Amino acid sequence: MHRVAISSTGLYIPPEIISNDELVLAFNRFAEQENAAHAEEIAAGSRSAIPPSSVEFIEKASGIKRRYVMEKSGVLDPTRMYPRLQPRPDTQISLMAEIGVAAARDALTRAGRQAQDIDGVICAAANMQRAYPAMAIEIQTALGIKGFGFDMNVACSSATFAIELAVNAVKTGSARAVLVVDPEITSPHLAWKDRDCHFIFGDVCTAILVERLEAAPAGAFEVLGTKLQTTFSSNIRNNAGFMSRAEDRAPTERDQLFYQEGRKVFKEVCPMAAEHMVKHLADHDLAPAGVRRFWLHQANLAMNQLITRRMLGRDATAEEAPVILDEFANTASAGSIIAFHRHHDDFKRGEVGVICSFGAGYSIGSVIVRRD
Ligand code: CO8
Repeated sequence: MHRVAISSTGLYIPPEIISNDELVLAFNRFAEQENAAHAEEIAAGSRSAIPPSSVEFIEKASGIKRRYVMEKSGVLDPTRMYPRLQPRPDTQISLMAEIGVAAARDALTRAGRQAQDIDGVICAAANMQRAYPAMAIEIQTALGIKGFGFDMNVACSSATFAIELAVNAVKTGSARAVLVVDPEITSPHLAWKDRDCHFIFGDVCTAILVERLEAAPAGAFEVLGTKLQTTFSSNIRNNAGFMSRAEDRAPTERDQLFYQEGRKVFKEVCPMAAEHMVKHLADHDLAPAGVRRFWLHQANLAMNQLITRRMLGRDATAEEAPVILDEFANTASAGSIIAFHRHHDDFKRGEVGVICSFGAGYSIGSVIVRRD
């Protein structure tokens, strides 16, 4: 068995930013237009008026201040309220693969690696833009990597679950190195017309290079262990799928997009995530107090504060549990990886950290790492 390390990570940031002010302005225009168009039904009590959104609510309830998106004009057009993405011919690289290649190249460059050093690519994300061929194979081929590629989806835990698969492949010797790529293009499947969730998500792509510790560059993070957990819940859900056409469903119908019971998720997932990490650390004779940093899933600031408080018995500092969701919003499985990417340079040799995701499924995945 080989010892395994995360050698580097990569980040692709989309070209456009939507601030909370812009988002709320567009939503409130949309709500005014809809309410004016249905004024009679609203007055007769047969229809509810759409209430306005507010920047204050968004920042207080979530901690999110802005988000990156691939295309913002469609989202901010009150007559449309979703991005305008151009269809591409089959001869052109797909959008998910394009941003996957960009993040993967960033990770490869940071580790000083070439395509010939890698044996596999896992494309792990909360939504795939097509059923097949796999985006992972497209990314693999665009990078010139021999070996294998496959797609997988565990919603917000896609990246950590993929890291476990990559770690196992490298540990057992079935691959020398595996790239995990997380192109999270959340904007096409977010219900921008629903004020309960229109502020939650942003687009991004991360990549993680997993390889043998002995081959990894100085300062790599040895993976001490990974731990995965799932339990079924419909509290975060999206029913769009290959049967939608046969069910005569329109892609804009509410349940064909992201929907959730946010409050229930908050209450149920926080204790699960805290307990999961405490148990995982105990499996390695470690305790939360001995962890230098928790790179947590970035869904909600209060959620992360509660989870770390449960584990540490006190409030965590921003240094112990860094926040990136103010800038990126919730980027599904990429959030904890962005936190790691942005906040690991100051680690000293031997210091331990935990990457942890939690979300739809429910799913929780943790990765304990130690700086080599
Ligand atoms: N502006 C003003 N008021 C609002 C708004 C708004 N935008 N939205 C809601 N309100 C109102 C509500 O209507 C409610 O009013 P009332 O009290 O009169 O009924 C009041 O504000 C309070 O609403 P909530 O109870 O919903 O507010 P919360 O404090 O619970 O905050 C959150 C809502 C921020 C959604 C919070 O519950 C939360 O973050 N929960 C955790 C959710 C979570 O972590 N989900 C994980 C999702 S990510 C994932 O798993 C991956 C999915 C795959 C990616 C999909 C990509 C699209």
